[in-house]
Amino acid sequence: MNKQLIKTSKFLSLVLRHKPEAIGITLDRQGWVRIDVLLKAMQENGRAIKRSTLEEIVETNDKKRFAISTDGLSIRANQGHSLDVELDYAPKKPPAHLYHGTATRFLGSIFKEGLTKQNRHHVHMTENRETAKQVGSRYGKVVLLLIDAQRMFDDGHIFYLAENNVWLCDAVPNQYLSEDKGG
Ligand code: HQG
Repeated sequence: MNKQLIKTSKFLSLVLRHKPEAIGITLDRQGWVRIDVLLKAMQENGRAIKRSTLEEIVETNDKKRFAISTDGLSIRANQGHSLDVELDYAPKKPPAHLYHGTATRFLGSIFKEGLTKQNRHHVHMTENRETAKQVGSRYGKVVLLLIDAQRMFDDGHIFYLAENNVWLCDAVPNQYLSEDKGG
């Protein structure tokens, strides 16, 4: 993705996850906004893009951050909101283990109170160690946490799979966490 597209993609993350009011739009309960409304609002705020550019961003985004509705009329962020939206994911049985990448400086707090959702709606986890490493390294010296998803699931915790293959849950209590030292 070229620099201008990345910039536009970041701006879309801002308005579709956190601050739709920045360009005077509102999202519905499930986080959707009409694409014609979005494009008009972007134009009025000096950020005009074509529909084809929007589609290119949705298709090529490295983490599949956005989805266009099946009727082609609306767009939303797949996850990562701080706004109150209902993403209506169906619960799903997770794989035996999941990973969460974080920074070493958070470990004391995490092993004390477990993983909590901070400003987002869920705790985010992945099956992919490399992805977890990248996510964690945004915050400092990275450390990988191994989540005993099988035991959590057996104990009644609910997991969801977002469209972009990020696993979500409400919280990960500390008894299901261990440091992954597998390199
Ligand atoms: C940490 C990216 C102290 C947690 C990625 C993380 C992901 C605690 C940070 C998505 C804690 C929250 C989410 C506790 C959790 N004490 N620190 N008890 N519990 N933390 O950004 O998982 O680029 O909200 O370890 O791909 O890093 O946005 O969550 O370091 O899927 O599309 O608090 O963001 O996607 O940070 O990342 P975040 P995350 P996007």
